[in-house]
Amino acid sequence: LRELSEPALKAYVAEVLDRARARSLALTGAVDDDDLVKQHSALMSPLVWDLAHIGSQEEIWILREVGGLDPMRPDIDDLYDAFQHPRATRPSLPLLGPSEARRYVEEVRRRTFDVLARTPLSDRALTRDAFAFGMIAQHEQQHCETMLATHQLRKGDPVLHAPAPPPATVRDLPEEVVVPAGSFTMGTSVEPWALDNERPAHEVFVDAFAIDTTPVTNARYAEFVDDGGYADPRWWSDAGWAYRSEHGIVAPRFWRRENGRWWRTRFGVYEPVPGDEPVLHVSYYEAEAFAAWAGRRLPTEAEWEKAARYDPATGRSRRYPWGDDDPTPAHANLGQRHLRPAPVGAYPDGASALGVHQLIGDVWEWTSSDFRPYPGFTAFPYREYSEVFFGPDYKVLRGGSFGSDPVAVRGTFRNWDFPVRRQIFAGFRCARDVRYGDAVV
Ligand code: AVJ
Ligand code: FE
Repeated sequence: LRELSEPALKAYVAEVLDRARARSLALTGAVDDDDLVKQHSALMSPLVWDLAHIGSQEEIWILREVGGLDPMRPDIDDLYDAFQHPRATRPSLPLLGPSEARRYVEEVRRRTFDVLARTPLSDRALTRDAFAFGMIAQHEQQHCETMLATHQLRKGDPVLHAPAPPPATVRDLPEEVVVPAGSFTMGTSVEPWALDNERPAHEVFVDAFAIDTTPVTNARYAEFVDDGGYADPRWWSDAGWAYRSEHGIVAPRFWRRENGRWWRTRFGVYEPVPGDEPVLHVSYYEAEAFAAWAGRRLPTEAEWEKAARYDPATGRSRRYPWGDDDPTPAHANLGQRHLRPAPVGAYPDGASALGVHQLIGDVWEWTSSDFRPYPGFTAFPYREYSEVFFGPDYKVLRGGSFGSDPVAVRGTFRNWDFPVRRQIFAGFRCARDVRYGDAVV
C-alpha cells in the first residue's frame, strides 16, 4: 500500500470495499426475509442486524469522520451500537427491516464512494483517512465471517455452495518443527492497515519450543474423544471441566456419532467428519484438554507469531508466513472461496520460513495467551475496538479461517474470544517446551 500511487490506492480501496459488499449481499441474499430477521442462536445477531450495523459503522467512520457529513439516520445509531445491546436482545429491537436495511447500506456506500473520490489519500493520510477505509473494509469482512457462523448454526436446507478446497499435495510432513531460542520482532509499526492491537513492533525473547507442522486433524482429535478424553478430568482445567460438565459436552460442536463413526452437519449438509481436515468448532477448553491428553500444550501467541513470521536466514519478521506478498489462492484457504478447511498438506506454498504449514487460513488457532496490549499500545481510532477487551477474560486466536477475507488477516492479526466459544471457525495446533539436550528429530 505504501508504494501505491494515489489513484492506485483508491482503486485498491474500491476493490476491497466491493469485495466485502459482494460477500455481505451473498450471505444475506441466500435466505428469505423471515430467516434474515430471526435469531438462529442466542450467540448471534439476526443477519439483518449485521447488515445494517455494517452500514452504520461505515456511516460513522467514513461519511461523518472522513467526509464531514451530517448523520443520515441519527435515530438508528444506538440500535447498531454493539455495546448498547447484547446479541441476545437484538431481535426485540425496532431494527430496520430487510429492504430498509438494504436501501440504507446501499445509500451509505454510494456516499462512501463520493467521499473516496474527493478525499486526498496522501502519504500523511495513509495513517488516518486511508486507514479508515481499510478499517471499514476489514470490519465488513469480520461481520461476513460472523454471518457465515450464523449460517452454520441455521437449521434447514443448504443455501451456500462453494467448490471443494485443494487436496493435500504434501504427505509425510514432520510432526513438529523445532524453533531455537532467541528474540524476534512481534507486531508491527509499519503495516498500514494493521489495527491498534497489532501495534507497535517490539522485540520478544522466546525460549526454544516445538510446534506442530499442521493444525490438529479431526482424525487425531477423534482419538482423544474415543479414548474417553471428555470424561477424564485429568486433561481438563478446572474451568474447562466445569464448562464441559455444565453443558454436557462430549465432542466438538456439530459432531454426532452414528453407526460407529463421526458425522457432522456443515452448512446444512450431513457428512462424515473428514479425518484429514483440521478440527473445527472446539472451544479453548477442549483444545487445552486435547493438548494435555497428547502430552503437549497450546502455543503462546508469541510462539505462534514467531513460527509464522520469523525468517532465520535474515532475522526479520515477514508480513505472512510465505513472505511479504499479499495472499493468493496458492498460499492459503481464505475468503470463503471454499466453505471448509482444506486437508493438512494442501498449501505447501504457504509454509513459513521455519517450515510450519497452514498458519494462515483454514481454521483460527487458539493460543494459550490472554488478550493483552503490547508495550506501547495506543487505542486507535476508538477504545471500543480492542482496549475494552484486554484482560484475562479473552484468549487470543491467530491466523484466520476459510471464512476470513485476506484483507482482514495478517501475520500480526490478533483475534480474541471467550474460552467457551465454539461456534467460531476455530481449531488449534499444539506445542511443547524444548530443553537443551532434548533430541531434535
Ligand atoms: C475481532 C472478531 C473479536 O467480531 O467481535 C466487529 C471484530 N469489532 N465489530 C468481533 C469486530 C467490531 C470482533 N473480533
Ligand atoms: Fe462490528
